[in-house]
Amino acid sequence: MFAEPSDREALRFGDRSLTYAELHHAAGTLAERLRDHTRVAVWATSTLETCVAVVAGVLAGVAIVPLNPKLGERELEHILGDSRPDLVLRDEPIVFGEPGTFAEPGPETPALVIYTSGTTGPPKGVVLPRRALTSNIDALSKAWQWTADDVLVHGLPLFHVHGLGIGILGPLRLGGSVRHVKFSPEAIGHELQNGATMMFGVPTMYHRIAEAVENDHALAEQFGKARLLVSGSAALPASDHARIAGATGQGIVERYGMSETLMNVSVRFDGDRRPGAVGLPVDGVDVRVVDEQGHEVEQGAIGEIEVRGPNLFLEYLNRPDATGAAFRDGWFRTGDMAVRDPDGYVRIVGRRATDLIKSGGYKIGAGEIENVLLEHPSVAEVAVTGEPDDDLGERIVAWVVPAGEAPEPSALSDHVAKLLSPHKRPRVVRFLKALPRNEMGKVLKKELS
Ligand code: MLC
Ligand code: AMP
Repeated sequence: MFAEPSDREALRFGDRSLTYAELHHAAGTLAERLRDHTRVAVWATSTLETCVAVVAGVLAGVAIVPLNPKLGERELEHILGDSRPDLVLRDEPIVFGEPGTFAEPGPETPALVIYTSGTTGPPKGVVLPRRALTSNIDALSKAWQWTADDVLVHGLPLFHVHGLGIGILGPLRLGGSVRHVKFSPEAIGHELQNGATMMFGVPTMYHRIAEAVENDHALAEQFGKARLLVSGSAALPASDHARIAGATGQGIVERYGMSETLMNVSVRFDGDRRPGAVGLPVDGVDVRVVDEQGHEVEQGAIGEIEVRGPNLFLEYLNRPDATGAAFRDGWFRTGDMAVRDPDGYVRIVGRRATDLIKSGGYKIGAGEIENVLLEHPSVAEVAVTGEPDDDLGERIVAWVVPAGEAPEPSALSDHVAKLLSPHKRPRVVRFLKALPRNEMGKVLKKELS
C-alpha cells in the first residue's frame, strides 16, 4: 500500500516532519496496539499524529473513522453510535517503539469509513476498501503524471476523501512528499516557491487564490511555478479558471469525485484543460450518463452519471437499505447530472436532489439542518436551501417561521455549529410568516428565493 521506508521526507506539517523510515517505524508501533481491532476513530486534526494513526490502521487492516475535530455533540454522538469504534485516538503521541509485522490485508478489507451527508437524516458511513484507494491513486498517478518526484501542498481537512484519501494516502503510496498548511493563498504560494510541485484544493480556495494573484504579482509568479494545480469537490467556476490562468499562466486541472467513488473522472495532465469540464473517466473506471430508466442518453443530452469500477465503496455502514438504493444493475448512481461533449469529456450541470448543498466543497444535507433548527425553541417551521455564493459556491440559507419573537440569526447559526459542525451553519437567516407549501403540505423550496 505504501512506499518503502527511506530517508525521503514523507510528511510535513509546519516545522514538523517525518521521513518514510520514521513514518513506518511510528505507524508500525501504533499498528501493534491496534492489532485485532475492527474500527478505530481518529480525531482528524491537521497534524502528523492523524497521519500516523491512519497509516497504522491501514497497516494493521483496521478501518479508520476520521472525525472532524470541530464536530458538534449531536453529529459526534451519531457517528460514534453508528461506527462503534474499538478505540478513539486524539493527537496520540508519536512513539518509535517495537513495530508489529503484518501480512498485507486483502483488497476488500475496509480501510476508511468516511461520513457523508444525505438529503434528510444524519450522515452515512461510506466504507472504502483498500482496493478502492490503491486502484484510484494508481489511476490518478497515470492521469496526472504524478510520481515520487512530486511534492504536494494542500490545506484540506483530513476527514474527507479529498484531503485524506488522495491528499495524504496518495503521496504516501507513490513515494512523494506532502506538505500540509493552514490554507491561505500565501501559505500555498510559499510552498510552491520552495519545492512543492503540485496543489490540491476546492473551488473556494481557488476563488481566494484568483483574488489574491490578481493583486500580487510575486504571488502569481509562485503559482506559475507549479507543475500542476488540481481542483475538485465542487464545480470550479469558469471565471476563476480564467482569472488564475490569466494571472499565473496555469490552467487548472479539474477532476470529479465522491466519497463513494473516489476520483472517477479527470482532465489528464496533457489533456485539454477546458473550463467547466471534468474530463474523461480515469483508467479502470466505467462512467455512463443515463435517463431515469437507466438507458444511456444521446451525446449532448442531460442525464445522471453512473459509475462502475474498482474505485467503488463497499457499502454504507449499517445501512443495507441505502446501499441497495444507491446501485442499479451494479452501477453506482451518483445523483449528479451531466452531459458529454463530442470527445467524451464530462460536464457536470447539476444535481438530482435539490436538498443537497455544496458549500466550500463540503456536502451538506438540508434535512439534517432543518431537523436541528426545529429543536430550537424560537423556531416553529423551517426550510433550508442553498443559494449561489461567489466564495463558497453555495451558501446555506435558513427560512424560518419564528415561534413568537424572532431570534437573533447568530443564535440559530451557533445552534447548528454546536450540534452538527461549523461548516453546516446557516450563513443567512430569513424570517417569514409562513412557508410556501403545496396542497399536500410539502414545502415549495423553488419559491423560496
Ligand atoms: C465560524 N466558525 C465557527 C462559527 N462560525 N465555529 C463555531 N461556531 C460558529 N458559529 C469558525 C470555523 O470553524 C473556522 O475555524 C472559522 O470560523 C472560519 O470558518 P468558515 O468561514 O466556515 O470557513 P473558512 O475558514 O473560510 O473555510 C473555507 C475553506 C473550507 C475552503 C477553507 O470550507 C474548507 O476547508 N473546505 C474543504 C472541504 C473539503 O475538504 N471537501 C472535500 C469533501 S470530499 P478555523 O479554526 O478553521 O479557522 C468530496 C469528494 C471530492 O467532495 O470530489 O473531493
Ligand atoms: P462528497 O459526497 O462530499 O464526497 O461530495 C461529492 C459530490 O461533490 C459529487 O457528488 C459532486 O456533486 C461534487 N463534486 C465533486 N467534484 C466535482 C467537480 N469537479 N465538479 C462538480 N461537482 C463536483
